[in-house]
Amino acid sequence: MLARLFCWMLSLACLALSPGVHAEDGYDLWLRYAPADAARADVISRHATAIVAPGDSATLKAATDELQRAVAGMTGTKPALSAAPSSGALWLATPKTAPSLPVKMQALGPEGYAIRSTQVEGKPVTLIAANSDIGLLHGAYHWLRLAQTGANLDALDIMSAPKIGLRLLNHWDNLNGTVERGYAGQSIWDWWRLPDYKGPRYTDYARANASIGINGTVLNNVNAKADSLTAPYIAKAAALADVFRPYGIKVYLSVKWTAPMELDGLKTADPMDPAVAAWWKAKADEIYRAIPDFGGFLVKANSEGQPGPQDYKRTHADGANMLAAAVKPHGGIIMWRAFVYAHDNPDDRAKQAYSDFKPLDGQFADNVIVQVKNGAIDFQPREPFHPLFGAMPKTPLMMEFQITKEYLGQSTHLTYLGPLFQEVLEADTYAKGKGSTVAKVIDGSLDGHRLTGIAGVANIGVDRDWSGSIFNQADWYAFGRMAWDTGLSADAVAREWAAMTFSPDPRVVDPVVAMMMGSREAAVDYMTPLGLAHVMATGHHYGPGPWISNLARPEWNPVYYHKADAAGIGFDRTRTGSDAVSQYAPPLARRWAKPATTPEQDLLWFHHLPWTYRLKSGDTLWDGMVHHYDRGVAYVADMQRSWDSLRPLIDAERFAQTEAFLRIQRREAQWWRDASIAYFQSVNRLPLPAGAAAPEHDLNWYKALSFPYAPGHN
Ligand code: BDP
Repeated sequence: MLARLFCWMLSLACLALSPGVHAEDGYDLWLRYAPADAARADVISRHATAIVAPGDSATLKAATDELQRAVAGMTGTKPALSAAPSSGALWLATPKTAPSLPVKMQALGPEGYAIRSTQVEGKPVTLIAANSDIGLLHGAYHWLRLAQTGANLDALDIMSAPKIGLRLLNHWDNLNGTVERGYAGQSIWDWWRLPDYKGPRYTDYARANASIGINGTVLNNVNAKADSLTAPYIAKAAALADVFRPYGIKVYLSVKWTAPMELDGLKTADPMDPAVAAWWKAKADEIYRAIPDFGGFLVKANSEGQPGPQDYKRTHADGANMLAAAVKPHGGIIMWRAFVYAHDNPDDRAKQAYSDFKPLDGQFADNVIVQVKNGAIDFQPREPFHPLFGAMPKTPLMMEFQITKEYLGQSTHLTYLGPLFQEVLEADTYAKGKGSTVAKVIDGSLDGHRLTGIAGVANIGVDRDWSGSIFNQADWYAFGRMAWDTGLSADAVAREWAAMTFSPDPRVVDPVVAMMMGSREAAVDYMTPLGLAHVMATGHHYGPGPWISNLARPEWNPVYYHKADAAGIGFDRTRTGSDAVSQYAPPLARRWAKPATTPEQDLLWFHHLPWTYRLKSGDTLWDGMVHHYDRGVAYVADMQRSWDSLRPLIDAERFAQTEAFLRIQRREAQWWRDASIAYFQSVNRLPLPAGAAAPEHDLNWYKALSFPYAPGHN
């Protein structure tokens, strides 16, 4: 024991002295494996005296390397690999090498695992059992999560299998290295130096994703360039696939509909043209020769100016099915996005995807899954769930969340997305009566689908901290964890993340989790209270622009969404308006048809109401709006105070980043509040409620602000 302590202190001293070792800058994410205190280190050591693995595949090597590195980091002693379980060992086993495991293996499926404290020949061991090496890797990460978060490591009896099959990141990364809506620097894919140079970041990316159960990644932007389907780019994608394969992560590509025309001079991209179908088949064959486990294609078609099958008077199903036939022989899938709205369609934008897709239910091939954004507009701070969930029982639907916070303060605002994910997953569609949650739609259980998926638009870039801020890492983490287990609470996930990212010390975890849990609601309050949406300024979507009315397409203008005038505010989506409520199941349509039965958080999403409308609080709508703005700003000030009190417990660099970002957020929350109030007051001419401060500047001052070089533009 003493000797071990000495070695450990020595290694820490060496670490501190060795050049090139950096302070905590966030690169290590939630996989820091920081030294535990002596008592905890002893507990971890006793449960990891040695590691037994059923072979030496690349995946098992990844698992045992991670366990060794982690235990060494936390305790100072690296456990040895051994051939047979000894007392205190971590014993990784599959039915192939250990036929009579005391676990119901079938329930684990291909990716799941069990972790059990048991005995082998009278010796206590921790068994990690799975049907595949990938399952063991996931199990190893789970055990490491327990070790890092201070959990009891005795008497473990855990079984875990993912509820959703495809758990993917969508990178909106361009071939020139920029990232659409990316706020963490350039793309992590160094296309120029691929395939020859595969930097260490790719492996760390795979480790991080495997640790939270992500099993696929779409490498390029949905606004795709045809070039990513040329031979050199296929080779580059194949190089990445080789790095990710041991971690159970498949690669996918976004494709441009007109690629056959752009790359090989075909005269048309009509999906019914045999030459077009033959081109895609040959292209798929070529990709699968380079990447035998290639996942498939993601398609944005007939959306925001992208070409698609409707250009040839064909449907989305015609297009999807043609591509599906090309990848089918290889086991590939097509993820067809439902994010569509057309410039020549005067109907409420929130209704258009449903109108296009609902009639196609039952027409898609069995290897097509339709990818639907969580809400009907576009990743707003809050939207009711998308009406397509529950409305296409014959079609597998996958969820698209946006991890990168295009509309939630991007990299500098602390707005933890766990509560947003949870709110959407728990939302009840009533498609088959009460309890038909969105989670049950996408996990396939509601309608009996086997093809299931969930995607998150990645917030990853080349910044040292990967995500543009330490706290944005939590959104990546939460996405993966909740994709694996849609029943996890945002609070529980935040706890794990905070413990691993900062320290398991409750003096850190409790206040950090408290900050995180209210932070998204605070952003709703200072940006878009009471169901408002899409009032962000043009292009960058960063700051407020509720006055904007000059953009080419009506539905790009904030005034289209809030419809404020002297008499009132809000978008009437009831029968007297666009009737979007009728796209929801009858119990919801009825509830949302009347202001009194509509939850106030969605009030102005569904109703146009007079400024004098009475809220449940007794406030008028206008006074209530102002109070929401103020509450949002006050929450950020509270976060600043909480964070300041943590200074002694957080390393300097990560403390300073968050401190600075909270200062920015405080200033900008005020900007949001003041600009919004100045504008709406110019419309309604009403006084502010008692005690509310006047905006710092007049409306013209806010209108004059411009940010041509804000990051993430498309
Ligand atoms: C919006 C983004 C735009 C994307 C589009 C999409 O502003 O950059 O291209 O969604 O999802 O959120 O296709």
